[in-house]
Amino acid sequence: PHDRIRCAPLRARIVDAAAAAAHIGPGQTVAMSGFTGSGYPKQVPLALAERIGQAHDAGEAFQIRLLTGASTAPELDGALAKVDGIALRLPFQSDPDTRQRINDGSLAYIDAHLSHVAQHAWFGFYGEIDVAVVEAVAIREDGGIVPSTSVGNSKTWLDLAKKVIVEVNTWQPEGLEGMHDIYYGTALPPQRRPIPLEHTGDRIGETALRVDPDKIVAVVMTHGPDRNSPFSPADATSELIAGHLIEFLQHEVARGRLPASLLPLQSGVGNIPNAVLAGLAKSGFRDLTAFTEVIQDGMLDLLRSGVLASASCTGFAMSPQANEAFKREIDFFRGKIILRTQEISNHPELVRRLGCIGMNGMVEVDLYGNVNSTHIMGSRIMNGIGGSGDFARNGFLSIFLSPSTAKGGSISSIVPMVSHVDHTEHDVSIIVTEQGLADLRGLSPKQRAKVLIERCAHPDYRDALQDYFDRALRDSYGKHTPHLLPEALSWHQRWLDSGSMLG
Ligand code: 0RQ
Repeated sequence: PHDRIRCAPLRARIVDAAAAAAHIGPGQTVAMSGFTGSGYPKQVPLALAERIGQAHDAGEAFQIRLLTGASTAPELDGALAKVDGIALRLPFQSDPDTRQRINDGSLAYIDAHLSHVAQHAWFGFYGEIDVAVVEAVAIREDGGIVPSTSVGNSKTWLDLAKKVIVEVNTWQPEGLEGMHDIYYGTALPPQRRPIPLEHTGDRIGETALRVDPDKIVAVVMTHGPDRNSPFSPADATSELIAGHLIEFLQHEVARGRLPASLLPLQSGVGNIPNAVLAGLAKSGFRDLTAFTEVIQDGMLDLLRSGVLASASCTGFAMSPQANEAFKREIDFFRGKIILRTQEISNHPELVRRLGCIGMNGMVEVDLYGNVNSTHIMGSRIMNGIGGSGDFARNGFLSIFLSPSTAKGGSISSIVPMVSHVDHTEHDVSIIVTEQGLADLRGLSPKQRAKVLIERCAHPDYRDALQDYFDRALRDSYGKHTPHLLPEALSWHQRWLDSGSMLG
């Protein structure tokens, strides 16, 4: 522990996870580190879940209000949800047990834009924060906390929490030290100042998190991996979607609307974004930059090959193989990657200034370009809006990517009216499916409907969409955004009743 805990007085506070978890009580608001399965505490949440389970067995009430950066892992969200230990959760999550509790109505969930969470905590919207639990790579001589593979909201949690528990994870490479950039200039209105960041690679802060050492009530030594899901190779659909998008980007460069090195890329996580990144490399793009939330396998490859010059993020999502290589080459990556707080990685002011190209997945889009990223059939939450809104509303281009159908073709991703809206028609510029790409820029609602049906809809649904649109155009109360209200959500109801939108 001596190399990792360089602040001697804090070594005296090393305890086991159970003793640390004993600082957390029923009804408390607990804020934890973690972003898309990286940098979350590994032991204290498990020990807390065990305590909560025992309390419930003894007939005692015990739940916490849980705040994080974004999604975490089975050892955190999963373990606490399994014992019914979470009364309220925010923001983004992707855990199956948590999702089930949210959708059965027993867990209150607040889905917020990821850039908003820190300031909402500062504004007092979530009440007081009792305990912060954060994962670290090391604690410096001066008590500064070196975060691990994500920064997320940890700065804010350490600033605001009354008590702090630090998990020092020796599985995380010490070489992460120096990769972070923690900005302390975010005063509250009316004292706010411009954020002095003009290029994705600018460093504007410090390499560790400040914390009042007197607030640290426990330090726990851990040694465990991040969630690190295995990587599956791109399928044919993802490659088609990537192909349409890359052709479009090349066209935009040829037309002079984008520079040859594009603009800073933001990309969601998963198969389609990975296929897009691989496609960019194959198409001869060079000197690209990324200003994004999460760095996944594809971006590490691009950094290695020089296609990507630098990348700014707030967390990683790596496969086990990518993580091993990352650890081996960490000195190289430290010169290329900057890990920021999520209020900076996703900041609307910066996304707008840099002109990010936002590329995110979606559940469905309607004829007029409204996008649903979160709800299945209007009521069941999938994950959450994550950072997609931060980039969609403020980026230079707002691109949404999805297969044209879901669940074996029984669902069309292009629908008459979305069953839930995350990104309004005003925040969506490009839609891509394996069928093609719809460029909605500069189009009126009726013009958008035409290109979406022609370019993006699956052939099995094209006639039905055209028929709805034609009749809406004829019979709608208003002809600006034509709709037949009794029918607008009938496709969703048909799927619920019969298992297919086709009927
Ligand atoms: O469900 O696994 O049960 O089969 O949704 O769909 O096609 O695997 O695509 O993993 O990219 O997820 C929008 C959920 C897409 C994601 C969403 C079902 C489908 C499957 C997953 P099954 P795919 P993806 C950066 C930005 C919001 C957050 C965001 C997301 C499952 O992209 O969470 O953008 N986005 N963050 O069957 C019914 C439809 C459906 C559908 C898909 N129309 N109807 N089910 N599915 N479309 C990251 C962060 O912010 C941290």
